[in-house]
Amino acid sequence: MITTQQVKIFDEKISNAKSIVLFAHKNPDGDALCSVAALGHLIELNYGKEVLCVYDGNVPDNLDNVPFRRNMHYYARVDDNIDVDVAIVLDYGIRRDIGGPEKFLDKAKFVIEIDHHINNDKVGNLCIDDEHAAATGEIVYELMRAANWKSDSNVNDLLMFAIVTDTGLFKYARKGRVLNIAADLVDAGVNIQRVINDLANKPRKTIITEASVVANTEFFYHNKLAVAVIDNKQYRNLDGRGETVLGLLGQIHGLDYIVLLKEQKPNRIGVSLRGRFKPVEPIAVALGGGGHEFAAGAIVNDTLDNVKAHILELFKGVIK
Ligand SMILES: [Mn+2]
Repeated sequence: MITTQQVKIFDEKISNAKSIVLFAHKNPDGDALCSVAALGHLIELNYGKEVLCVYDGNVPDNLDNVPFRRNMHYYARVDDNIDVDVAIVLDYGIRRDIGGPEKFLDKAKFVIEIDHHINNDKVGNLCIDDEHAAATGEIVYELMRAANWKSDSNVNDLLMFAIVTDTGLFKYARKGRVLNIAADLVDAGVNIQRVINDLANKPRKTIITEASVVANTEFFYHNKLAVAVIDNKQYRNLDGRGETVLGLLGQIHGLDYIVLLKEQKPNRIGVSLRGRFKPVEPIAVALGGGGHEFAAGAIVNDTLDNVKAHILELFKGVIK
């Protein structure tokens, strides 16, 4: 629930700001990138101000055609000396996941955060957070409504991209609210089929790589745990998080947990954890990461073998 007080502070800070920078977590997904683009455009539409949207890492190819993709700037190409009156950080999770744009956070006179991750170490002076929101895009929509802003078809499309991404095509909608918002967006003219089709638009090498990763998956603890590995060579063909791997393994009868290890660099392993109605967030926290109850992750600086052994050990205490 967004309070009148939160809207008032947001309005006051944006009205008085000369320089506004927006960003989300590194290697943005559809929710991160589209929430940034949507809020950035809403500020332009409703305050008549230019904003700067930045990112770190890679933007997946399937987000190439979302509105305002070309207005997203790689953080390192932005002048280090710019003033930042207000930084808005969306969908970031934990501070460490912000990556390069953290420098804009550090120099900002005021920080607004808008997020749906579980996080006890917040970075915002104003926090518009909701752990029960299925997507950060959902919170941006509610802010838009609470503030009585005007929207347009680009913003509506972006919010649908965000929601469709983080609900896994509505599968993870655990409250009706996000579906009500999706319904409102459809009534406002968003075409869900086109949005989903745009997102299912990956390079051939990505799908081939993800399929071969699935074929080499190992299973543990009476086939309740799947561990799939993307080595560094395969990682270069990957686009985004490896959702196809998680999606295929998640269809296996009797499987409770999925671990996807991505060797981003030697000794730098991205860990994606999924639980089929089983919590995985505590395991992510034990690895120094976090996320949501049934979908979480971490980045661990160690070898692939060590990380895998550590995770198998952690699951030993969980799987009965
Ligand atoms: Mn998100």
